[in-house]
Amino acid sequence: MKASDFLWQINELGIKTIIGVPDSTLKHFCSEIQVHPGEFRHYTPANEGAAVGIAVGEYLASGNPACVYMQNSGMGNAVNPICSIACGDIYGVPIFFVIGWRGEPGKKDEPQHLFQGKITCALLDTLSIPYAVIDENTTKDEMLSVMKEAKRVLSENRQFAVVVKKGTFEAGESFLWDNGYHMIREEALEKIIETIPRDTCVVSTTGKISREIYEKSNALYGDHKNIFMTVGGMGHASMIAYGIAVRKPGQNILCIDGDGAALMHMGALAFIAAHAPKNFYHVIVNNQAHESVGGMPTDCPKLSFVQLARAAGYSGASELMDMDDLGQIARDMESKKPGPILYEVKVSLKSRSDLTRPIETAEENKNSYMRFLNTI
Ligand SMILES: Cc1ncc(C[n+]2csc(CCOP(=O)(O)OP(=O)(O)O)c2C)c(N)n1
Repeated sequence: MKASDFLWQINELGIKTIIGVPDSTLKHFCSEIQVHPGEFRHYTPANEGAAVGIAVGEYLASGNPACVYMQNSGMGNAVNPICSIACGDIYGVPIFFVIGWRGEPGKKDEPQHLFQGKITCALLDTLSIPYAVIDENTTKDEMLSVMKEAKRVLSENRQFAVVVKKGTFEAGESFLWDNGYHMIREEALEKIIETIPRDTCVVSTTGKISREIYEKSNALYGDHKNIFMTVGGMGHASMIAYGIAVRKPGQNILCIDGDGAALMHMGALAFIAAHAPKNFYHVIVNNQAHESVGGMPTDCPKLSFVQLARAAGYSGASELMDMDDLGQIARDMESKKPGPILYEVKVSLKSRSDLTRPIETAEENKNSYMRFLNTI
């Protein structure tokens, strides 16, 4: 299916505003919106719940429904504003959801997607949101009747969802942009992993950052026992790291976050600053994009995580733009410079398409990390 045809059908529902957090299943859909700016108002807020919030505002101000897109992992973030604001038992706000279906039962996918994939349709049933599942074989006629049903449901001030299987949308015009930074993320991560003390407890974020760290650590040391990969639960790595930091006060804790992830639950920064664990070091790898799922911008180009951290009350914060700057992280850890300290590491949008994925199960990785924590 052409993403442009689907967008035209969304337009026919009277929708002029599209809001969402990018997803790899919806990559061509997201690109299509980006390469044709002006046809829709398009926003990429910090998380899927915020996207529902904008959709509610759009409806209040215009009487029109909005479209909210997300990966099914983001449904959890959206559940609260759906149940407590939009649903028919409260304000009754029509919203057209487009949900990328990772972890579809019977299809091979990464561990973090399996349970969410299994419950995706059941969750929509529980939320009383009628839905249609579409894939690459969905015909134009089938699509027309899906959209006719969507129109009917939206006209009753209810929500409707289209659940999109992998491979549904054909590749169209690619959305290409550049953030102007030159440091390559995997090289920066390799340098950080190579230079920090070997007994550092690392907690890394969702997406390719964890995959790159996994690969680099295995290549350097033959293991990744000191690294907890937050493969799902985007935006929660820093709180996991905090939980460890307070239980291991004599140990250096390094959280390696992404800008999209840090934005998703940004209250964590204020919390960390307020509780000020001295052993907490926080890298935010900022490429101004959701690179792991297609490179869509995080849409906060002026945001400085350094200024944010200082204002929140981190004890230190610095911007690292070059490979030579990165040694500062290890030096601060070795000298036990009191944290929390934030490092905004600015990198380009480059990544390798042949990046490997963990071969161990998530449980095996959890167990080896816990064994490591027990020995230090
Ligand atoms: C709640 C939730 N929403 C969306 C996703 C899909 N997703 C996985 S990685 C990623 C991008 C992460 O961006 P960032 O933290 O900036 O790291 P980058 O990929 O740019 O290195 C997204 C949106 C997800 N896993 N969970």
